[in-house]
Amino acid sequence: MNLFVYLLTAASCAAATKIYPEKSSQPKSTHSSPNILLIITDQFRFDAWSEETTPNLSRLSKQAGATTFTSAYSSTPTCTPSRAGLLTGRSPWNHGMLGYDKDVDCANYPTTLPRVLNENGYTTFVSGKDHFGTNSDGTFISQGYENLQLYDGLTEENDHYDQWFHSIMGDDVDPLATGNLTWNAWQSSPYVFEEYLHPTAWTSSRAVSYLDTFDFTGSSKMFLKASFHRPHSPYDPPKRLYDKYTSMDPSLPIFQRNINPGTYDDAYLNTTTMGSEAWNGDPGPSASFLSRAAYLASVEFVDEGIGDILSKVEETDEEFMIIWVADHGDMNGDHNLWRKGYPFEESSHVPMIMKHPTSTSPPKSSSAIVEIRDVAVTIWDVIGKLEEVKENDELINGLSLLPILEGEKEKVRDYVDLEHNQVYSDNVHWNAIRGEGGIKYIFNSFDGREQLFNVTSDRYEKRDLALESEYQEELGVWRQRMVEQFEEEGRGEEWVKDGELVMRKDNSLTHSPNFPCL
Ligand SMILES: *[C@@H]1O[C@H](CO)[C@@H](O)[C@H](O)[C@H]1NC(C)=O
Ligand SMILES: *[C@@H]1O[C@H](CO)[C@@H](O)[C@H](O)[C@H]1NC(C)=O
Ligand SMILES: *[C@@H]1O[C@H](CO)[C@@H](O)[C@H](O)[C@H]1NC(C)=O
Ligand SMILES: CC(=O)N[C@H]1CO[C@H](CO)[C@@H](O)[C@@H]1O
Repeated sequence: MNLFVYLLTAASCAAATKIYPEKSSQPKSTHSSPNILLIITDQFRFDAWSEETTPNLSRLSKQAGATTFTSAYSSTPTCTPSRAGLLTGRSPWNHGMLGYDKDVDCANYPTTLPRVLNENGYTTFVSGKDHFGTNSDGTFISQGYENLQLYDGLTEENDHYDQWFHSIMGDDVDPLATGNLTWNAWQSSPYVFEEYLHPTAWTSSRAVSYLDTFDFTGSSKMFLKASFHRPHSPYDPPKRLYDKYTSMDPSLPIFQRNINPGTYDDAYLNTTTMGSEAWNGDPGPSASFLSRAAYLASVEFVDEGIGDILSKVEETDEEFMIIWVADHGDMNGDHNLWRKGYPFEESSHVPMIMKHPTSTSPPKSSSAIVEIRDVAVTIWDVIGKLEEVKENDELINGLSLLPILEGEKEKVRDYVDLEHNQVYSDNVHWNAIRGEGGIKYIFNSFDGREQLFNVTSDRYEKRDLALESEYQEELGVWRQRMVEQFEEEGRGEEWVKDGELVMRKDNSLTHSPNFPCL
C-alpha cells in the first residue's frame, strides 16, 4: 500500500461580489470552446493521492482523455508565488515573485488567466481560495474573476466564507475555534462544528451550486475555479475522518517520516521545543503520527468535496476540460522539515491531472517535466487564443501541454527552473533545476552548498550525489545550466558573476525587475 504515492494571480479590479453570475455584458466570441473546471488543492503533496485516500481523484485519472503528470512541479513552492505563475503563465523570474509575499496583489499584470477567458466568451467564477488580497477600499482584488465566493484562509480578511459562517453561527463564534490551531500549525484536532460549516464543505457546495444554476444553454461558457484551502493547515478534518486515520496502525508506511540520519536531514534537527508554526524539528513519533494522520484525513475530506463537484459536472452532460493541480506540497516532517518552500519533492513536486474536453483516448500518464506556469497557457491553447495572448505579453513562457494531451508530443522541455528566496530562516533560500533523467540540482544560495539527486531512482532524496566523486561531471553540467539560465534572464551580477553562481546572504532579492508592481 502506498498512500503517500502523494496554487495564485494579480490586477486590481474592484471585486465583483455577486454570488451567482449575471451574464457578462462583454460581447462574447463565437469560438467554440469547452467549459473549464480548474481544481486547486493547497499544500497537497505529490504522493498524497491514491485509491485509498482520494478515490474520486483516482477516478478522474482513469477517465477517457485524462493525462496524469508524474513530474509536475511548483517552481516557487509557497502559496502566493505559485499562484502568480498560475495566473500569468510565466516563470518566477518573468512574473517576478521570487518568494512568498502576503498576497498576489499586483494589479498590473497585462494578462491573467481569468481575464483572457472573460474576453473570450467565458463567465468566470471562483469558489474558495484566490489569495489576491484586497484593494484599498477593502474590496477583493479579482484579477478578472467576475464572481467570487472566497475563502482565503487569512485572519484579517472578512471573506465570503467568514460572512456566511457568522450569518449562521452569530458574530461571536470564532470559525477558527478548532483546537486553537494556527494557519501553519503542524498539530491537529477534529473539527469542532458541524461538518457542513467546514471551509472544505463550503468550497465544494458553492461550486456545486454554481454548476446547478449556470445556464448552459446561454451564449457563454463556464470557467469554474474550485480552489480548496485544505489540506493546508489547520489540520482540522471532521471527527469521522480524524478517527479513521488516527485509529490506523502507526507503523503503516504512509505514516513514516522520511528521515535519514547522517545526511543533510541532520542540519534541520532542532532541539528547541517546536512552536506551533515551527518549520523544522522532530516532535517525536506520536506527535508526528497524529500530524500526518490528520493531514491525510484532510486530504480525504477534500477528495469528498471534489467527488461532489465531479458528479455534478457529469450530470450536466456538457463538454468540460478538467484540470487538477496543487500550488505546492507539504513536508509533513520529512527531512525534519515542516510546511513548504523547499526544493525537495515533498514541497515542490505537485500532483497534476488534465482531462481533455473531447478526447476518447484511454487515460495515460506522462513523465514530461511540467510546471504550474503551463496551466494557463494550455487553457489559452485549448480555446484557440494562445498566439494572440503571447503577442500581447512577451513574458509568458509557460508551454502548452495540449500536444501531450493529444498524444502528439512526449515532452515540452528538457528541464525546469525552481527557486525560493528566504523562507523561515535567513539561510533557507535556493535555486534549483529539475531536469531529464530524474536529475534535480540545488544551489543553496546562502552558503553555496550544492545538492544533486536522482528523483527517479531516489524519490525521497536520500542520496546526495553531489557528495560522490563519480557525479562531479554531472554536477558541473547542471551548475552550468543554471549559470546559462541566469545569464539568459539577464539577472545580473548579484546572481552570476564571471560565469560563477553568486552566494547571497541577505533577503533583498524578493522580486525580479519584471514584477510589474515594484
Ligand atoms: C491558544 O493559543 C494561544 C497562543 O498560542 C495561547 O495563549 C492560549 O492559551 C491557547 N488556548 C488554549 C485553550 O489552548
Ligand atoms: C529551532 O526552532 C525554534 C522553535 O520552533 C525556532 O524559533 C528556531 O528558529 C529554530 N532554530 C533553527 C536554527 O532552525
Ligand atoms: C536516474 O535513475 C534512473 C532510474 O534508475 C536512470 O534510468 C537514470 O539514468 C538516472 N539518471 C542519471 C542522470 O543517472
Ligand atoms: C460524489 C462521489 O461520487 N463521491 C464518491 C467519492 O469516492 C467515494 C469512495 O469511492 C464514494 O463513496 C463517493 O460516493
